[in-house]
Amino acid sequence: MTAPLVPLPAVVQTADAAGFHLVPTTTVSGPGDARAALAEVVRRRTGITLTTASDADIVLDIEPGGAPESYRLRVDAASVSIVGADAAGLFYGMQTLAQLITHDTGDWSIPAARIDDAPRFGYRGVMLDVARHFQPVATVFAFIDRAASLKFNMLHLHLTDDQGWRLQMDSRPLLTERASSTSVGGDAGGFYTKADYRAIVEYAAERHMTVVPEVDLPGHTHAVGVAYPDIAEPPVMTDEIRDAIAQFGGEDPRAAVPYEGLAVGFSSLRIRDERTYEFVADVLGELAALTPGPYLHIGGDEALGTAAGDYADFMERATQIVDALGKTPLTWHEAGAVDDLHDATVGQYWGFVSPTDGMDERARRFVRNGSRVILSPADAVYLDMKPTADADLGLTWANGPTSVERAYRWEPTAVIDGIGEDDILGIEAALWTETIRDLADLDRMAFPRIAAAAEASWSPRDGADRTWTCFRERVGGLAPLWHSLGIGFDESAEIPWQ
Ligand code: TNX
Repeated sequence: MTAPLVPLPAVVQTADAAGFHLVPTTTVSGPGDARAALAEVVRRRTGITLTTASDADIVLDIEPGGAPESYRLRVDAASVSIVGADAAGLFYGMQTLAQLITHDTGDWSIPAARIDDAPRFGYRGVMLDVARHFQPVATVFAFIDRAASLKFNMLHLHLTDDQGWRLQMDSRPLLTERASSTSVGGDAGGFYTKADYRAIVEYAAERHMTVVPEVDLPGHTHAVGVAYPDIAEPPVMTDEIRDAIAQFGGEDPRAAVPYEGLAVGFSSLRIRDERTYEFVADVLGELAALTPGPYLHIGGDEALGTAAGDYADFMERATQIVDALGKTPLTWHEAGAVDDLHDATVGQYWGFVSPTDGMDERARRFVRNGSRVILSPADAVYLDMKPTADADLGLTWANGPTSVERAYRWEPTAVIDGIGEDDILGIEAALWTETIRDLADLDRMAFPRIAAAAEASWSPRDGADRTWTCFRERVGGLAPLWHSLGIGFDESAEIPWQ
């Protein structure tokens, strides 16, 4: 049987030779944090508590020199060894080991194997929208655990949107005092204190994930207007925006009143008011100071309520502000239409696997500027799309429903003409939360499609097992591990679950 490894490692050799038996006396050696992390996953999966010893059965080690985040894993009857090129590589080797543990023969064992592995892309992201439905810190931690186990290394937090502002700002306290109390549908709101945010950054870093915070500007800012009406335009109502509101239902947005609907595109900051730029500099400054990672995401999507020239002026200044703070600006691909966008800006493409509406041209712009793109094709990696036509959760606008097969069958270098391997910083799967209220909903929508995005991010494009047929087998074999980790996934009919 194919070992249930997802994402598929670069090189896997399994042998018919006897594997390693995990027993209550099995010992482990290596760096303390790695030992503790391995012990935890082994305990959850098998109930066995590994003990520490110097001459151990399972040896964890770091040997600098290989590619970043790479590792070697060796399993035979007598021993297991994982050698990472760095701490992240060792961590990923342990995730692979956890997937190899089986209970087939009546006891716990790990098949004999030699695995040499390294990621295809350096940016392997997941996005969580905590604005449409606020998600408490514990849910963010759980999402980090899930993503890190699939070798994702970036956590993009969509912290602000029309429906709420979710991070405390000392310079603008009314953002959370007045514009965080509700979520879509009138569900409970909430916000992160600075201490909460630091705790998320730290929890992520311990699992080798970097937080990429997003403050969505200059649209998706109705909540800013609830707190500070002076810098926000009243809701803009074009035909396009009316259509969006009609499609999703709900009431029209009203100035200075918290918005609980699903429509997009009706809000804008005041572009020709200097107070707007004081606001942007203040909140991005606080965010930069709280964020050790290199990126600040400033949105720029669906600014239907901002005139094109105003949008360009705003994005030019906002990307310069991010650069002056010592961070790399990241924006959605719409900003690729702006002439003088800061050259370092990374673009996030959310069009389809087969581009429409000139979205590919917007994305190419970032590459022409000498920068790169992150691919989030909405019809493949938007985890908030309904997985089946009759699903109770999810949206369908991105050619939905999105099957697991479609989430899997796409190749990053084939999406946008002129954007090849070296132009792609990485891949990001996005979980927007208009219909997703809590961790149970999140698990049902993210799994198993998040595994397909993990494989697109990590695994080399070629290889005998890099196929849908093999992927569905491998994912099916992960059910026992996922159950033991408490992941409440739905058993998609496309997968042969074990
Ligand atoms: C589009 S694609 C959005 C979000 C919505 C999402 C729902 C993009 C950058 N923005 O505002 O939440 O669709 O699927």
